[in-house]
Amino acid sequence: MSTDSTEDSTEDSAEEVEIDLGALNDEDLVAQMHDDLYDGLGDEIVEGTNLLLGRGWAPDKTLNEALVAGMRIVGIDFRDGILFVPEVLLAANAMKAGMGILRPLLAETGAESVGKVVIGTVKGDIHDIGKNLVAMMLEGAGFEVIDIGINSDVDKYLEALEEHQPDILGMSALLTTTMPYMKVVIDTLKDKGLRDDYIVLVGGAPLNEEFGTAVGADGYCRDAAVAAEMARTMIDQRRAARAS
Ligand code: B1M
Repeated sequence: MSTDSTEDSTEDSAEEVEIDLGALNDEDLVAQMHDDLYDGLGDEIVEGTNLLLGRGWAPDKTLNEALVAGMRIVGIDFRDGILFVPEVLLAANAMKAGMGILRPLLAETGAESVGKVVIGTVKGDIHDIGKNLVAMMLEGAGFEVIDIGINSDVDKYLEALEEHQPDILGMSALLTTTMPYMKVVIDTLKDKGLRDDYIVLVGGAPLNEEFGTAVGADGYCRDAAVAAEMARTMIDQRRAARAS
């Protein structure tokens, strides 16, 4: 153990140094915001977002370069087991704080979202921590997310699909007794001739790839980072296929 109190106090004060975000140039400010997102610092994200907007940055540029790019780093480290659920929830909440400022501005400028997702936990199941995390990561990746909540029966999914016309339907289940309900929803979509209108992604701790295929989903997402990546890739593929 070090007995050098000068060294200790220098280390302490170095840790406590407050960064004046306003004094940073744009590039350094964006890099600092990536760090602040990573550390889940909502107040700093709000301040940084306001600073960039005040410097004339467009809301979509601010969203993509400062927030979405920062959340991508969080997603990668979550996927690689460097960050865990509590840290990712903090980062996602910081992202939400920034989004709170940008959302109304983006709506005014008509900036296009990457895509739209309706997501909910299936009937009989009230677990929502994972689903909420997925919704936040999707928002972080630039998606518009309509979260229909927990205990969602097939009618609730159908109503939301009709009302919001999303690109993607996401379903979550945490119980072995509720996961088969995903097939009920997908089969109903098939019966109504609606199945091909949506990319269907499923997730939840008891699921696996095989189950996703068996119920007729387009993809099984192991975690929230995979969900955001898969959503983006599948939308790009579908748009490219439709354009050709
Ligand atoms: Co519940 N519960 N629970 N529970 N609970 C489990 C799931 C269980 C495994 C615990 C256990 O026994 N070891 C067990 C299920 C056993 C089984 O089915 N084989 C269980 C049980 C039995 C129950 C009750 C029946 C208990 C009882 O009342 N006797 C009851 C059921 C109530 C109901 O739903 N009808 C119940 C209740 C509860 C609480 C209310 C107390 C609470 C939920 C609080 C809430 O969600 N608001 C709770 C909790 C917290 C858990 C555990 C401990 C943690 C779940 C969680 O939040 N994980 C869980 C044990 C466990 O999983 N270790 C357990 C963290 C979360 C981030 O991970 O949800 O897997 P996860 O989400 C991940 C991925 O799966 C994926 O991405 C997420 C983020 O990376 N993902 C998706 C999830 N959804 C996705 C959707 C997508 C894509 C990816 O769409 C595109």
